Amino acid sequence: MSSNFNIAEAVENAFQNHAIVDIHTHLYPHQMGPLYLAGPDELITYHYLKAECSRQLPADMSVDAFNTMSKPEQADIIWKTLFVGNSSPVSEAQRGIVTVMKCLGLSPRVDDLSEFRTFYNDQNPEDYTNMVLKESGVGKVYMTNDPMDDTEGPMWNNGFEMDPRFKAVLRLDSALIHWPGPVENLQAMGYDVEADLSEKTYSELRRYLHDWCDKMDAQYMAISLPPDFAYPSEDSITQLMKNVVYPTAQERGIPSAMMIGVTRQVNPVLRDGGDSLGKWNITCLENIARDFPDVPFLITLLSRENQHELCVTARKFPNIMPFGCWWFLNNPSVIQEITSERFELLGTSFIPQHSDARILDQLLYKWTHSIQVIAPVFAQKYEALSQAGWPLTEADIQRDVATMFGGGNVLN
Ligand code: RAT
Ligand code: ZN
Repeated sequence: MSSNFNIAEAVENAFQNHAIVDIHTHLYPHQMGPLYLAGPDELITYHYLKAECSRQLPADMSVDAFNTMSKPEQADIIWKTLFVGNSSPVSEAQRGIVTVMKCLGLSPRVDDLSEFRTFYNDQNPEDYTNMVLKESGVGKVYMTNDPMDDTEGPMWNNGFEMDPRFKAVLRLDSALIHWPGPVENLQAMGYDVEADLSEKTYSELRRYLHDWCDKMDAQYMAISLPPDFAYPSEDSITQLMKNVVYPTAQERGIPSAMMIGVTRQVNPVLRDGGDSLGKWNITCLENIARDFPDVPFLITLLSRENQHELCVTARKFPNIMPFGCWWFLNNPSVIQEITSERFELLGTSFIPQHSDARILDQLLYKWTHSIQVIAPVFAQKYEALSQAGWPLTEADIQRDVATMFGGGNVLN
């Protein structure tokens, strides 16, 4: 039996009719001043493009010399190297710029950024935000909020007018990683922690998490971890996750998000483009999920090699919600594969994608590109289900898309 409607069209309609909840970004509303990033100079100096440009820099320019330049100068070099030079901008990040410019009505095959800059300088941040969210089909974005950031911390303390479409997420990296590195900063913020991982330190850190979740109305807590993060282990970060983060998540009834597999600064000269990845030992996740069955874990792993076993582990533990095709996985060939295997092993119980956008206008390509790949996978799975004899309706498809791209019943 097959359905009496066109499944591919119904999937497309469902994507058009439902606003996306983007559960992990580095975006901020324009009310947060310098944290709001948009426009050509930010887009072109995105760290993905910086890393790609470093492979093709002119022979007389070192990465060190590039690093000393101003942002517009760097943007000009990247533009000349990747978009005007002797190669086509086919990488995912490069094609993204082409998509953004097309969406804004600009021609991408130009010698410099002057037209784009003039266009952008005429935009007002509020209208621009509304336009970008509308065009990318995004209704809500989750931020990455760090109280220890010198720019951001004071904003939360002083208060600002919050755009309700931007949701807070308490980011934990700077407070917990490389312990006892953060001790001095935490003490300066009024938390009586010490280098020694004592009961008092744990309880002060839990107070830090509660205070800041309250202040930000944080919807979840997030941390990125290296591939050698182990559980159980006597390592400081493991002890902090076990005695501070997971119990606080449990007490507050909010998810603990772990983004695992990043090896920071393998090539420091590339600065924010210098991070890489490694495969994680999934047994650690089994141990964590078993020890904290009441904590919802939002999990994304950076290595492709971990994706299948993440699906299998999520089958065993209902408190694990896999999400997104993160960073180096956010490429069409890999998204296609990961989305298919998640459907096959988990049904609809996963969150297919997040954008990780750092610059507002990136939403215009990150979501279009993802949906171009994900929608056909949805259509294929529904087609197969219908062929198998399931009397599928358009409403079924709309419901699934709305749930899976609406925070997956964990967030909203
Ligand atoms: O994808 C990225 O832009 C990375 O640099 C990281 O921000 C990563 O997503 C993270 O949140 O650590
Ligand atoms: Zn991120």
